[in-house]
Amino acid sequence: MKELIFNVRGMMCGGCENRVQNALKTIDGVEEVKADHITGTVTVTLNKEIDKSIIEEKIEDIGYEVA
Ligand SMILES: [Cu+2]
Repeated sequence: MKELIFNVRGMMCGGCENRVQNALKTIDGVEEVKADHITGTVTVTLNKEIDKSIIEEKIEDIGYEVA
């Protein structure tokens, strides 16, 4: 399984982590998501090959910024 790590700005608390995680889990091909507002990272595990821009767009759709 492939793992991608994104630097994401704007996550301020556990609620933000949950928002990001829940949104990204709706994407076909995303197996697992771990968002961390302290480090400002989102780690995504894929179960198939998808373009990382799909993930970046979803993060921005819900109001966060991909660095
Ligand atoms: Cu928050």
